[in-house]
Amino acid sequence: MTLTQVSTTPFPDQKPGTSGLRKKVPVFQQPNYVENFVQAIFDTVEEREGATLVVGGDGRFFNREVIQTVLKMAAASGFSRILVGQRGLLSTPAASCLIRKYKAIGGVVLSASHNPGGPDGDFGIKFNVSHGGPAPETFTDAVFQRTQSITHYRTHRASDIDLDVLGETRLGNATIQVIDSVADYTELMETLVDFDKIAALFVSGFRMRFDALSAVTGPYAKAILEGRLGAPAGTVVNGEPKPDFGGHHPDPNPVHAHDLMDLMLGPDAPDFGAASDGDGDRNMIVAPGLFVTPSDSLAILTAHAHLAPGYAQGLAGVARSMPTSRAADRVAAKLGIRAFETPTGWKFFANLLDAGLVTLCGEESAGTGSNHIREKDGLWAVLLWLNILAELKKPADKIVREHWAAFGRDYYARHDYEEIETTRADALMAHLREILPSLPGQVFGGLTVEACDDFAYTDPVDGSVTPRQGIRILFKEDARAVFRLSGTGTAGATLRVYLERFEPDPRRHDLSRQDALSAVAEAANTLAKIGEFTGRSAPSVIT
Ligand code: VG1
Ligand code: CO
Repeated sequence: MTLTQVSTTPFPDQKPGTSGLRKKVPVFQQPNYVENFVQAIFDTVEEREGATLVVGGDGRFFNREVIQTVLKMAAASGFSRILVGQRGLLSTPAASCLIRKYKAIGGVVLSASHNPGGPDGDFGIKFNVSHGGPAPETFTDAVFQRTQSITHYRTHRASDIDLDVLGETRLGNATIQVIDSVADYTELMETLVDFDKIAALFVSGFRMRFDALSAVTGPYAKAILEGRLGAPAGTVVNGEPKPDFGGHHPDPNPVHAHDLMDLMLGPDAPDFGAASDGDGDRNMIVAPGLFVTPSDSLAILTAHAHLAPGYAQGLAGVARSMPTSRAADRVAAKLGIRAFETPTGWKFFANLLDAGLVTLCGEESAGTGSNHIREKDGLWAVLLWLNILAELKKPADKIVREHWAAFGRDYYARHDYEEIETTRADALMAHLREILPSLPGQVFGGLTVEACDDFAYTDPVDGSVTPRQGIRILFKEDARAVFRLSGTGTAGATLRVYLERFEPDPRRHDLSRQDALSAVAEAANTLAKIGEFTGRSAPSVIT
């Protein structure tokens, strides 16, 4: 086995974002590009000598090639045991589970999450640290610094590892172990939800559809829902991971999971519908005739989680990202547990989970999770819903309506303006920051601004402050508009506008989202001059 050193070009790029480095596939295919970034990660992992590393990806185009590169480089960089998912597959939550279970120093996860794949699609590399969650900014900043000065990388010149067969291979001083991608994750799920109760639900004739959107969750959902819980074959659709996700956006929302939406809103809807994203950390929940917003789903899970064995002791608290609706806060207040509001991105939840301050957390972008790992977990959320449905023995849409009746309804929508010019997006945010002090008391779209700020987060555990996380505008009419720029796009800038309005009166819980939110939408458009700055008359996607 020879150890090879090869010169690399300096890394010609900007800092990796909140979810690692995401770029178009041809960018990653440039000579030494992957090697540079991976070596920079390994150089930043100080205690890698003799440590365990987890490696896997969501199966998108270029996954297998990069897995081979990572394995050979990891073996040459001092790791002694490298666990890789069979066929190179690991969902993000499964990787988090493995890192924690096998006390790995971290994991390399290859994914661009919900972004499309294929030769012209997106690719991504992220690193999760020893608690199983995304690397903190101090780590990713150090990786970026390293990419700027790196001149060599270490690798083994060896033939490719067979990823299809379970087993061990020696490479230099390291053991590479191809493991079952699903087994450890399934075992963890079994400790959290009542498999027998859910199996009995399926025996009773309950029917669901799980749309894996041709992404990584297919094998997990098939093994657990159909294999272990006895759901009929065919419950999981699009269950085979494809390099281009069948040409679709593996993004579980009403726009991209439209087949599932059509089924659930149509006359032949089964009892429950769910979908997951490219890397399996997001979930979409649809009741018969009713899309459940991720914000509502978090609130409903918070209200009923104690029905599942893993949460029978009750919850320590709940955390939501700032743009997520305040529905979960209302449940927390009623339960007498703590509620936290964090910046967007899962890494902010990790400190709260580690400190035992919260048990559940979630984001409006379809991420829900708990203290079982340090990532959001799509299939886990679906299983927790199933456990609750099995206990309450009520239709899913009834559970949602009863929740609104008890707590009020938070109407919610997100408007995305994708691929706008970065200078235009920056100008809009600068405009908002400039007018902020003058907004209170002003009226837009018939709504009066009560308070507004540029959200800054002080971590309750370590006291660190993260400023400029988005503009929050609160209206006297119990409505809210939030503006922020995406940190995960790969082309231009994406402006996200989050709209919500609270409605306590059950007689007004059947409005269309559009009607309920039209005044907030108008207020947001007017005060931020969205049309003027973006040059767009309508959002690209509404979810
Ligand atoms: C988006 C979502 C955010 C999520 C992030 C990563 O970020 O809004 O809630 O945490 O994606 O999710 P942004 O910066 O584009 O708004 V995933 O499923 O890509 O790991
Ligand atoms: Co994802």
